[in-house]
Amino acid sequence: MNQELPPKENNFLENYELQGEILNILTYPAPILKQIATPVEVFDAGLITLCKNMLFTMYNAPGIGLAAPQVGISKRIFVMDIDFDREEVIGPTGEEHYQYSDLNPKVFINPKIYNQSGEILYEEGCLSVPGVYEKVKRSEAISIDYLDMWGTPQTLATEGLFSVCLQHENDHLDGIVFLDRLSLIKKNLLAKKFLKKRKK
Ligand code: QAP
Ligand code: CO
Repeated sequence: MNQELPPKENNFLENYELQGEILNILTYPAPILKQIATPVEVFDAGLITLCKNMLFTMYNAPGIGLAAPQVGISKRIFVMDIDFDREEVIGPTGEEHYQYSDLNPKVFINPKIYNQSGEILYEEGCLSVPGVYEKVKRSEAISIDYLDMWGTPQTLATEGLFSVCLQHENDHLDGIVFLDRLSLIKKNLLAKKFLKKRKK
């Protein structure tokens, strides 16, 4: 446990330098998206690199949440940022790139959701089902216990989009995609449409 941890102060999460590797995002119906992911037990430099690359992949997509199974890793980890902005800018030599602002990256490891209350209908999408959006019914407010990248226990009480996104990402750790939360009729219709479009 906790071997070889890079120093906290050289933390990419705080100095906003967006660097990393873009991981391949698997799309529905990849078998790993149906698996129950296993808890993280070792907090090491490799875990930090994975979290950083997941955040980089999420920002690049762009997305507001990404779970490890979506990049082919069946571990109980997801990353989220519902606050950031992205703007396309032209550099001095005419090349286009993105400029990010208001980054608020969060890493959730071995999360446990509790104190669910209320009901909210929110239109969701998923990086593993690109182009498909549908309203899903979730709890309006939840609490969550989790470990951060360094293995430190954290607790949050959330509502609204933050709460919806946490529930969506937590579902990925249990092999559930948002289509599974719809009526069978809607799910089949959207899945069929997605698979047909993807073949082209
Ligand atoms: C989950 O999803 C979420 O179809 C995160 O073409 C989404 O970041 C929770 C995305 C909404 C609550 C509300 C989807 C990007 C991003 C697409 C995402 C697409 C490109 C989805
Ligand atoms: Co998703």
